[in-house]
Amino acid sequence: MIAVVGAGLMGAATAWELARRGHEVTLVEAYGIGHRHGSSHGSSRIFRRVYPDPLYVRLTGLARERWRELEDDSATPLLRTTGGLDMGEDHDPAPAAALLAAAGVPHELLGPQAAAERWPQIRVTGPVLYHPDAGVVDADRTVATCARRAVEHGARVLTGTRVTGLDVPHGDRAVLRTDDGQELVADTVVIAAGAWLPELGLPLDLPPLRVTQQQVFHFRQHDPAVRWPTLIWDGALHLYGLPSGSDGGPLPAFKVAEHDRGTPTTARTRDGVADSSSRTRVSGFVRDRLPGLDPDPVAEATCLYTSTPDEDFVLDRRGPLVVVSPCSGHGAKFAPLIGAMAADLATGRAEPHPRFRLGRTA
Ligand code: PYC
Repeated sequence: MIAVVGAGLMGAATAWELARRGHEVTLVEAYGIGHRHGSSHGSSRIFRRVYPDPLYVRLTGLARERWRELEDDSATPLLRTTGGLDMGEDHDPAPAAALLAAAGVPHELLGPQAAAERWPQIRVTGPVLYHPDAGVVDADRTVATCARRAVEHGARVLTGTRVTGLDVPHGDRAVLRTDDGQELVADTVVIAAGAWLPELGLPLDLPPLRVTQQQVFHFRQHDPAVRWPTLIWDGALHLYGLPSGSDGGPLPAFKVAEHDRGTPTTARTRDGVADSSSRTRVSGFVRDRLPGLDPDPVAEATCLYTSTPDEDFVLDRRGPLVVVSPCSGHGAKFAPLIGAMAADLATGRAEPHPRFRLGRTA
């Protein structure tokens, strides 16, 4: 039996992948499917192919194929393509465009005037990189879909079941103890606990992990008919934006958030209250740069990032334990691919990627 701890995006995707390959799987989740105590809740996560690193550009292409497989398996739309813009103050998009070109990813470089004509809802003052593959993933729907399809492929899901101990008594199999008194003996345990990973206190050579509470804000569109691309803004502020989905309320809205400047916290002690200074900065940005939006947010939420010093993922194996995630705030777009990579590690089908190893130094 393979146990998967944590039914966030990565754990649910891993359970789905293992179950559809025919493995006996038990997915153990401390809360319920779709809970809001981690990094996987909400109706929108950015999907994009622009990275300053060829490894991740290649992985985005593999992830896109995996999203389509998950959609086919579940008959559920999960990744909506909108196109995406990368722009900013003194931002030179040429190096990123060169990496997309090298990987065969369709894209366009536009001057400010051409971009302003095409996206009048955005105040553009510099060059813009557009790529049509970018889009929005519905995170809540993805978690629910993976859990549902995992069960339909034969997995067992234990919700409201917290792991209280994890031992490897003989070096091969693992024993999981839970708060309701169960002892589960597993050939392999995939630990996909995200920000809860440090709380498990496992003797693993994890890189130093930084858990931060992040906040996102949703702004109503002045014109509900306008179609918005995703947005990365690189300047004095580091922001991202994307169509909100249902989290923005009944009318079309756009989510904007700071990618950096999260508040250090822990999964157990975070307060779930959006930082008002971030709200002020993000609203100010919307007022200055996104004239197609009302700059007073209509909704807001917090979630957690679990970041490594190099912002590479952790995806590695120690004996019967596989660690998947932390994803440093950019993992959601890869969820079904990370699920497949974790399933490969759990079943001995692949070696860990050198960049994603435990025990690495920054
Ligand atoms: O996943 O690429 C990403 C991302 C950018 C900003 C926040 N997340």
